[in-house]
Amino acid sequence: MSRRPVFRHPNLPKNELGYTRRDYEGLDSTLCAGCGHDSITNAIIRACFELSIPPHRVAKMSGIGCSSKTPAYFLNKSHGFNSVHGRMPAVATGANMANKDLYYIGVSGDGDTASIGIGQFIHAVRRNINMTYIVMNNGCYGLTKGQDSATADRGSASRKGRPNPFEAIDLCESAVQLGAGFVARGFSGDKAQLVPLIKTAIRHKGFSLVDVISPCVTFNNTTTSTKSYHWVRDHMEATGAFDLIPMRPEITTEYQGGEDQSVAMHDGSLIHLHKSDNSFDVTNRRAAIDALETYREKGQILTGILHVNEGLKDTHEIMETTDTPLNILTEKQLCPGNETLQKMMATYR
Ligand SMILES: Cc1ncc(C[n+]2csc(CCOP(=O)(O)OP(=O)(O)O)c2C)c(N)n1
Ligand code: SF4
Ligand SMILES: [Mg+2]
Repeated sequence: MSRRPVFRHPNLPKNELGYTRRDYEGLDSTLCAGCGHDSITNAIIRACFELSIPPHRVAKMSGIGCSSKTPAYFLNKSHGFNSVHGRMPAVATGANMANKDLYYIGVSGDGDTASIGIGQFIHAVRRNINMTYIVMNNGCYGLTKGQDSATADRGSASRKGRPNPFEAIDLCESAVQLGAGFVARGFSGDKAQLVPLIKTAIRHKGFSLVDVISPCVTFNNTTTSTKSYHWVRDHMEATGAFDLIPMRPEITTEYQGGEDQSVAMHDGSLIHLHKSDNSFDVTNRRAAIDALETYREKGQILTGILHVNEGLKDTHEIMETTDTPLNILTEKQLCPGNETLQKMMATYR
């Protein structure tokens, strides 16, 4: 039960559908006060409200972990499936195959994705499942008391742990290498950057990854941890600000004035990236990997849009499925009839 008052101020801002932000909220959070995941929840709520997404057209998918609990705290009028630890990508793939007409928002943790679920994650990326995949990345298994995860940086130490001796998996770099069409990194403490990142990811057709560094205040927010609020604030570098300009009729990719970069999205929206010292050509996979490696070597965290490719086919286009979502095809459409079946069988004899 939500403890929030049911009274709504009559003048709350409404979006194009006439909904207020409250229509995109969920239950009260039960996470630790100050947990980065709650900030990401709020950013998802704001992104969906501002994009005027009909809540009943969203499917929230998650695995297991503090992060995977968060779909209970946003969009309580949407569909949802809280699956098994590390298995969200397979469940999201199945759901997306059955009904391609929903917005799929996957929420996962760094343990859920980079440890137990790494195989599942990899295949969702390479199949280009049309979904927004948000990793709430705190470098530890928060729910099971803070053990190091596979995204914990080498040498980083949590509240009780010794310095982690293993190399970290960079999910953004892996996703770029595997061919994801939209890859971004955010920080739960920087909502001004995070909300537009999530909005752009939702607008992207095909797999989009938003890896959000999200400190675990209970187990991994020490001065020795590279996923702590202090460390991230001191070591974060952004690729440059950007604007998402919805629905422009012409589809072109252009550089403006040799400085800024514009990337047209499949629906005619435009991502306008402002040039900064950290900018590079985000449409170039190699440039993205090179930038991530350069910043990693410097001990810094590169945030913002890291890679965009709007020219990719999603899984349904690759597999040439019908325009009508499979879940609403009728038996008549699905069964070709005895005569056609007999002819088909004859070709195997
Ligand atoms: C198959 C399986 N193995 C292990 C667990 C125990 N377990 C639950 S959550 C979790 C790790 C969660 O870490 P992460 O995905 O990073 O989420 P966080 O809590 O940090 O947000 C583990 C190991 C489980 N529930 N199921
Ligand atoms: S244990 Fe860590 S990740 Fe889990 S709710 Fe608390 S602060 Fe957040
Ligand atoms: Mg975690």
